[in-house]
Amino acid sequence: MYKIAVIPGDGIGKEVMEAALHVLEAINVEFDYTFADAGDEYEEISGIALPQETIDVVKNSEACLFGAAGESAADVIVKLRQELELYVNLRPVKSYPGTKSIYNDLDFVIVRENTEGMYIGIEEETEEGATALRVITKKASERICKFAFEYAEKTGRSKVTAVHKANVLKKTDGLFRDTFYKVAEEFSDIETDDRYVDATAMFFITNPHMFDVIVTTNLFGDILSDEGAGLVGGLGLIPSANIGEKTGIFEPVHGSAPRHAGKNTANPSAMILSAVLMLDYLEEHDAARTIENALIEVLSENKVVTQDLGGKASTMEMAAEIRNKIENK
Ligand code: GGG
Repeated sequence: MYKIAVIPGDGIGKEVMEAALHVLEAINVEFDYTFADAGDEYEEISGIALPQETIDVVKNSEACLFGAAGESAADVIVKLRQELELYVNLRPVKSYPGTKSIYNDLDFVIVRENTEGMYIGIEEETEEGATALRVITKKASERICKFAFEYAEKTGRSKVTAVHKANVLKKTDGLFRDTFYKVAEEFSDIETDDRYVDATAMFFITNPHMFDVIVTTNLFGDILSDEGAGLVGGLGLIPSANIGEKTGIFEPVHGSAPRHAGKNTANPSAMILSAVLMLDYLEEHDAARTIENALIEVLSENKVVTQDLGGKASTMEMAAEIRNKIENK
């Protein structure tokens, strides 16, 4: 029985979480869920976006499923990543059948540094306007690059690309790029290269097959993963894993999408695939493949799918169809 924290959060986060939990009920793995509060809606009633109880619940769990946070994202999910030292943000960009994707054969992974960079949270107003601090440390750069290479080795991937802007951000991204090549020396079996982030944004459109594993800093990773989502059918399809030494938080890359909230029309795939990443993290690989394959079947049939996928199904109808596939195997 795994101890799992569940933070549905805001907007469509609550709807896709209900869908993912419905699907998880169909597999042969037992979970002991503790639900916890965080986000804009909780802040409105309590005055605080991320209560200490929620941090403690996540700390005391083997993993956490997270739906979405709205305007309070910096105070909730970014803070949780920093508090719990979840230094890896793994964001797979993978084409699935039956989706309106620009490319139907993509499979690369963005490894985003998750604890510093532009998201360190040090901003201040000045007489002229405002400033934000960008922090890149040797320690955080080393551990994220090491993770990227180890991940490549473990998953049979052959190339790691560092993405940065070292021609302009000479000190910070210069350090990140140099650290990457230093770490690369320990992984001579893996091909390496590096690209500027602006060129990478273009290559995502013109030649995304050149990428296998990308390792990059916090803000660049956040932006590129939304662009990656655009290549494979949208934000409704991209999951993520925030991983540290002690626990992991699994969340869709999308936000709370307030314009779509309350309608039960959000695509649950990204949240369900985040649960799949959680199962892989817990070494429950058979259960992970069972859910992923059932999702692939439902996407391929393209019948009981949400509007963004060309169908008319609600969030829960699509989740129920995925669960049916698992139960009828
Ligand atoms: N663009 C999708 C979105 O709104 N994601 C939520 C978000 O921005 N989370 C903060 C983060 O991932 O750093």
